[in-house]
Amino acid sequence: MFLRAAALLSSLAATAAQTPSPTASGWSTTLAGTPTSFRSVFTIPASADEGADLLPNINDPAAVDAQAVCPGYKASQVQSDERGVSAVLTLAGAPCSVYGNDVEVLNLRVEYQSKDRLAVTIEPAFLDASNSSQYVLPEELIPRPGAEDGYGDLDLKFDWADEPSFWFSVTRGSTGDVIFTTKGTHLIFEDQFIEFVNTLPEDYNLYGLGERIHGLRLNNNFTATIYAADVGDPIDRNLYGSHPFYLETRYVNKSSSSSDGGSPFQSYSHGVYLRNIHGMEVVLKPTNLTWRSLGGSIDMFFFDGPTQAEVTKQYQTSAIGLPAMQSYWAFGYHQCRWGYHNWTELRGIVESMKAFDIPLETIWLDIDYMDQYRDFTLDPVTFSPSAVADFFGWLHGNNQHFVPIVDSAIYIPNPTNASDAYDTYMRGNESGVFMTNPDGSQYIGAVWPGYTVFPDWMSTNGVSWWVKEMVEWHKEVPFSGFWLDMSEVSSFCVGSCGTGNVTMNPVHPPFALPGEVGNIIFDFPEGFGVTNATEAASASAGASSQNPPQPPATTTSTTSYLRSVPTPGQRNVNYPPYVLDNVQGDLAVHAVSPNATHENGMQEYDAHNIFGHQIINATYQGLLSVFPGKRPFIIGRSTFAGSGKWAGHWGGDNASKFMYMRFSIPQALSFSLFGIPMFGVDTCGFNGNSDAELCSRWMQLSAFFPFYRNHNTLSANPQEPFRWESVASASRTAMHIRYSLLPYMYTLFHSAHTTGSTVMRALSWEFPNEPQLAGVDTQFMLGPSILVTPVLEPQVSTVMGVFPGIIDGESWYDWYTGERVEAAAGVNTSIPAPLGHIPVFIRGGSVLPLQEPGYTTTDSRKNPWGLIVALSSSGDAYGSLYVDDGESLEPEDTLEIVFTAMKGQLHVELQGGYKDTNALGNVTIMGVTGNVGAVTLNDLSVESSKVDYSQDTGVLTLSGLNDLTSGGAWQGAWTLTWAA
Ligand code: MIG
Repeated sequence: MFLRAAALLSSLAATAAQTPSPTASGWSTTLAGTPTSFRSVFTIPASADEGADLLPNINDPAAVDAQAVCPGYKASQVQSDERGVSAVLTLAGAPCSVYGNDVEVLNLRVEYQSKDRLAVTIEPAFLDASNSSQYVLPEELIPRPGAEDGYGDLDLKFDWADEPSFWFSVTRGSTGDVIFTTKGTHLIFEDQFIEFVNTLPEDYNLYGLGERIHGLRLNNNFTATIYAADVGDPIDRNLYGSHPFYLETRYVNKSSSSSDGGSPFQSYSHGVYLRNIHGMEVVLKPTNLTWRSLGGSIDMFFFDGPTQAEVTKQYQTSAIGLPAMQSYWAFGYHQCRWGYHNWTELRGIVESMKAFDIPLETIWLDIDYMDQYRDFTLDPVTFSPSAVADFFGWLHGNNQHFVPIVDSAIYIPNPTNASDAYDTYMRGNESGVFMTNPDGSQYIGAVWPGYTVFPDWMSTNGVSWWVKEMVEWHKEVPFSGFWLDMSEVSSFCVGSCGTGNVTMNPVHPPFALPGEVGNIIFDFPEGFGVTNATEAASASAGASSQNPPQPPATTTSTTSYLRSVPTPGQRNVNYPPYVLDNVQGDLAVHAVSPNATHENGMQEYDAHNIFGHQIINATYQGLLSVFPGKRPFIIGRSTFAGSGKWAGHWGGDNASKFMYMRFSIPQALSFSLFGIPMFGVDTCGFNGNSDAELCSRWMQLSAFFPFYRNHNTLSANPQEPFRWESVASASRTAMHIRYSLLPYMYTLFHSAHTTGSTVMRALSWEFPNEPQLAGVDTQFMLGPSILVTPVLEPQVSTVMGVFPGIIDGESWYDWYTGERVEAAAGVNTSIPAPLGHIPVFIRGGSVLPLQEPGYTTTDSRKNPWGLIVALSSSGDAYGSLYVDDGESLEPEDTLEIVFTAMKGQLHVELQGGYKDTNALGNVTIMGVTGNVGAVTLNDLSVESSKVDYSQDTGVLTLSGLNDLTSGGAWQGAWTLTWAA
């Protein structure tokens, strides 16, 4: 994947220039894009990032099956009462030492925690703080839901028995359905290996267990590895985030009782959260799932649903926290790329967006802005601090925002070069905030700036140091939020490769950057060759094998693999005996090594999956200090269960391919389950070049994702939406819809933030009685009312999609015409979708609050309101609107508006003291049948010139209502009447 030729070239260059040149005129690797070196630098050899040859256990024909050799446990001292069960579990035979050292005695604790939650905890009985092999996750790191009142109503039942060894099951009392059982299997609990097996029904519908690029419904023969990895979006492998949670949905046929003609099915969903931060693997097989963790304990929470919506709410409210409320501006359009070279270019982008009348809310900068890739700096030449006041005065004057990338690793300056001093490092070092090697020396890895150190978020001063750096830097660079990258945490070499080498700093990474010699981007989207034959031909002539990374080749020889065996009384954290199917192989490849050590003695092995979560937390606190009382805006790459309460997540490093655009939907829906609704991917694609067709489709699709940002890799062809006329126009169309719907989206977020409801939704969640929707992830819902059916492949002008719920009487309206869709229940329908058009439908029974789009969200918020009333087949519709100042963490005043339409009338009720003085502009009512009478708003009649009704289409449009509501649409309750 990395190009050795470039590494070789650059180390040759380093050798040639015996004395590094102090000037900027030294050797530069750059063909296009950011200069990557400032003088002749040493390039870390590619071999520095090569790990040991490991064979993942799941691919190892010689792997020992723990179930076959381990004895399991026997329960004793069992006590049970109405609140739960406790017992001592004792190893039922000789230790098997299969992938670690068996823990002889365990404590079992089962709690009926609340009316919807059951907890099963199994942990070592004799916890000894000095024995890291007996690790129980502290609640300060990851909160643990506790018992509450109401547990007497819990519909989940715990059972256990000792045959052949201890097993347990969880049953849904009302249906008798066993939702989880380890019956017939052994529990294995060793210091570096925990295993339990859950039997599942055939063709189970299981979702979650992220992060990964995969369809929404997980394959039933597939291994879900959870180990935070910096890697460019390989399919089906572990990725940046860690979310050990799944939702399972089971459909039952209730046909005998269904004489109403509706769906004969009904579904029950439950959720399972394993509160464990270790590297782990969930091995999915056709009728079971095996959970394997490299450490920690079993701390499981079962959420009884029984709908998906309830599972998600239960998971968020009790276990991981409700998602952060976002500022209004966060829902505007974001433009980014790696390779904006200077303030002038950046300003040009902002101006071009405006010139092409494509809304832009926030402009972003990637690592290009930094001085030699060091956090909290500006390049003195290209992003000169002297231009800051001017640039930001102008940008903020347009009501636009700026978000910079911030990396996780901190440059360690060259001690032999006084001019290389780096204050952020110095202050951190003085405060002892960086991770160490086991011997107490500093752990030194490598990232963009060269050799780097890594903040220890658990250290006494780690968070306060970071907060202070943020506060100080904001005085120089007035950012509006932070974009956190490389937080898996990534390091470009195995182990403390910088130890003894810091005098060479700065050094070049052990691979060529995009655009550097040997790493030119020739890749284009699928279908490019058809529409762009000439470019495609020349590109393929020059193409070399590039991204995305390939899975490691499976080798037949087994002799060369490193295999480690358990050592009594000791763990091998760098090479645990159980080999995860980690995308990078060796756990230390492209990551900080597991033996890096924290101030509190904890090893990275035990905390790897939460580095990204912790930097998000530190950054959240930093933003609260920078903007007291305001909602922090953070987009993180590596998240853990619960990161949503502080940040959004972007699906980093996809490729400019239709395939990746398609995967963005299941990825977003999975993040809905993970409690991170603020989600979006690199629109138009990151790796590789985009093209007009893909970018047009993608700009339209992402317009319906909460986080809407176009982002591109270094040296790939530019892909801002104004680069192609067709993309500009498609973007304007989709953005017009998005910005019209901002009040709806904001209201959805408010309800996510207060109740744990989701924003992007799978069809199967909104229509739980239709088993055929269980795997649908090519269409999605935005909230309860908007159905999006995007085109996900090249060279087509129609798209197949279903209209869910019709069997149960649902009706759908076309967003563009307002006409009712004629579709049959359960039928995959061909929908016209020429380039530039994204099919969007409104669910009957909905009232959608709208606001006339402005160029920015600030402008939009000053515009007249609008409403769409899409009537159900029985002529009613409901909706709500939440309004506040758009930025306060705890707004003083809010406004909550409830819309109820029935029998030819729309009633509006209000609550709250927030003052909004915008008038009501238009109301569109869809699904009107028969005649329309005199239209009145309260006692005022709406002149007929403002009323437009067509009995054919059933669309009644009332426009220019502004005069009737000039004091503001939401000054008091009102009723609109159109009934004949
Ligand atoms: O490994 O900062 O996912 O969005 O442009 C590359 C450069 C480092 C990875 C991020 C990507 C960003 C890039 N970064």
